[in-house]
This record gives sequence, C-alpha cells and structure tokens, in this order.
Amino acid sequence: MSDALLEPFSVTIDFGTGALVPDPDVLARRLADLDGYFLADITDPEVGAYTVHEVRVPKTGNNLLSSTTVLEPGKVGDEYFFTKGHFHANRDRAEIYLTLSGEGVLVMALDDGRTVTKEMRPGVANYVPGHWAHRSVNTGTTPLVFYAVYIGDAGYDYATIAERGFPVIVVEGNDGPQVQPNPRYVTS
Ligand code: PAN
Ligand code: ZN
Repeated sequence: MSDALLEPFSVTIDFGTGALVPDPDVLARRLADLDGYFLADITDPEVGAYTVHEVRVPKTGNNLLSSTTVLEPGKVGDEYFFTKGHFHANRDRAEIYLTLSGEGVLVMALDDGRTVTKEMRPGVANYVPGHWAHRSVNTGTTPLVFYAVYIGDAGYDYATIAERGFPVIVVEGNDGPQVQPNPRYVTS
C-alpha cells in the first residue's frame, strides 16, 4: 500500500466566503507576489489578491486534494485580478473547478499556445484536462470563489507561466470583459 489508511471525513464549505471547517492550510497571495505578471505596473503591492484554503490530505497519487480559492475583484491597468496560473508539475494530472460565487473567466492553454476560455459562475463545473495550464480571472465586482479538486500528486509548475505568460489576457472593454492576445506571450 502506497499510503496510510485514512479515516473518512467531511468538510463544510461556505459558498460565499470560501471558508472551510475544519481549518485548512491557507496560502495568501498579495499583488507583490504577482510582480511581473501584469502588463501594467502594480501600484499597491500590499493589496491582497487571493487566498487558497486547502483541505489537509497527503499529496499522493491515490488521494484527491481539494481547496477553495477566493480571488478578489480589482484591476491592474486594464487587466482584471488573476491567479498566477500554472501547469501541473505532473503535466497529465486533471482538475475540476466548481464555481461557488462571483463571476470570472478560466483561461486554459497548452504548451503550443492553443487556448480555451470558459465562463466561471456559480454552479458551473469546469473540467481542466491534463496538459492544460490554467488561470482564473475575476471579471466581477465581488470575490470569485471556487472549489477545486485535483489529483494528489499533481504539483505545480509556476516557472513556465512566469517566464512565458499566457497567450491571452482578460481586460475590461467598453462592453465588459474582453479576451485579447497577450503582446508579451513568449512562444515555445
Ligand atoms: C488551484 C490553484 C489556486 C491558485 O487550487 O492553485 O486557484 O492559483 P495558482 O496556484 O495558479 O496561484 C489549482 O489549480 N490547483 O491545482
Ligand atoms: Zn491546478
């Protein structure tokens, strides 16, 4: 057996705030942690961008990890606040995002630049197959809260996105959110 036998357990999720009971591992990202990710300069690096609340489970391939993300509304330049975005370190590991509150766009991209965007709104479950980098963008005026479930040994490759960016950006246009080519995207 590759893992200890776990006791069944339950977690309570507040759909509005993303809070989990019992207490999860919490990671908080400020705009300072997103330095270099936006086209425009960040004027207030201390502003909170998002928090991730992860259910405590061993990070092995036979477990399912899960977390809520609470992504604040806001913009840097014309770009809406977003998560760093990543490929999974084990690239073929899949993931599901279920939006609990707020509205946004899920940007997914392959290594070759192929890009798919999907709407995030309460009740929508987005399936992120293996090999697709993924980033959430809050296009609304309230926190975007979603619950993610992923294979325990998925891991994170942030470096590729930090270096190359995503092929598209999501900006505020005259008629609402617009998906546009990222002028700084570095092709492989
Ligand atoms: C999510 C993300 C979370 C924060 O749980 O990790 O939304 O985004 P970044 O990790 O890109 O900063 C997930 O996709 N886990 O695999
Ligand atoms: Zn992921």
